[in-house]
Amino acid sequence: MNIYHKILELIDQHDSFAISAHVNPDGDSIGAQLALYSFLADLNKYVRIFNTDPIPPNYHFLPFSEKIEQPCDLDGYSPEVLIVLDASTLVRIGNHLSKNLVPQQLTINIDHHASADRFGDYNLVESGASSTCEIVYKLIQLSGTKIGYKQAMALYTGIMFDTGCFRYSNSTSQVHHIAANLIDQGIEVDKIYRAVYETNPVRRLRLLTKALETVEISPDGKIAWLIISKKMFDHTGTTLEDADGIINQIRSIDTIEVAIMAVSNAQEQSKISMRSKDYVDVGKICAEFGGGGHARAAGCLIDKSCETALEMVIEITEKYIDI
Ligand SMILES: [Mn+2]
Repeated sequence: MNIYHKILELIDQHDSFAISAHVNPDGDSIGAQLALYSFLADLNKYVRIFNTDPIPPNYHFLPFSEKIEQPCDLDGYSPEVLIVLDASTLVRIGNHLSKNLVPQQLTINIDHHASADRFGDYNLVESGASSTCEIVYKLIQLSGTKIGYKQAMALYTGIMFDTGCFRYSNSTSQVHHIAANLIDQGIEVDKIYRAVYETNPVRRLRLLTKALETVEISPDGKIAWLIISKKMFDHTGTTLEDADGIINQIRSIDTIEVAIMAVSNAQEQSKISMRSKDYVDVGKICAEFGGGGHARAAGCLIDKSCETALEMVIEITEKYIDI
C-alpha cells in the first residue's frame, strides 16, 4: 500500500484530529491546513487547528480561516491523530505546541521539504512537490471525494504562494494541471492574488524603502544581501511579518545568484532567509547553521547580530558560488 492510501486508511480509522503547521504561517501552510480541515470535517471527523502564530490578515478571506485557534488554549485536548503540515521538524510548530499537543495514537507528517526529518509515525514527504498544498490536493483526489470551491481556494493559494505565483522552477506541468483543476471549481484567481499580494499597508512600503537602502553586493555581483534591524521595525511601526517577501526584491537583480536577508528578531537573534536562482543549494547552506528548507529557498536562525550572522553566511555562500 502506498503512503497516500495508508494515510487515507488512517483517517478513515480515527475520529478526532488536530492539525498544526510551522510558526510564522505562510500561504502554503495555511492553505494546506484549511483544505485538510475542510476535507476532514466533510468526513464528519472532529478536527481542530492549532497555530503558534497568528495568520497574516491577508489570508482572512480564506474559508475556515476563523477555525484556526491562536493563541492556543489546548485545555488538555489530545486528539487521536496529530497531523503536522509543511514542517520538517516537530519543533517547527513552536515549543509550546510541540510539547503539549500530544496525540493519543499517532502523528502524521505531510511535507515537501528536502530537509524533512520524518518525525511522524507516518510521513508523507515528497521533496519533489511544489508545496504541501500539492500533496494535500493529491491526497483528497485519491480519496475519491470531489474537491469543492472552498478547498480549491485554499489549495490554489498555497500552490500560488510556494511557486512564487507560478514563476519558480517548481512550477511543473503537473502544478499547472492541478491549478487548472482548481480554477475549474469556480475560484477567482485575480481576487486571490490581490488578497495575498496587493493588500499591503503603507507601513510595509516604508519598511521596504529602509531595507533597500542597506543592500550590498559582493564584488563578483553574485551575492546580494540586506539587513532589517529592530530600529527599522520601530521607526515604521512594522513587525517581523511585514518583512516577508522583501528578499524577493534583491533576487531580481540581474547578476545575482544568491539573495540573503538578515532580520533582527525580538530575541536579538538574526533570522536569515536565502533565495537562489540557478545552482546554489541554499537549503544546504542553511543546514550548516541548523536551519533548512529547499534548494532555492531556505532559512536559519543565528544567535548573533545581523552583521556578524551575515558575514558567517556570506563566507560559506562564497564556497558554494565557486563550485
Ligand atoms: Mn511549503
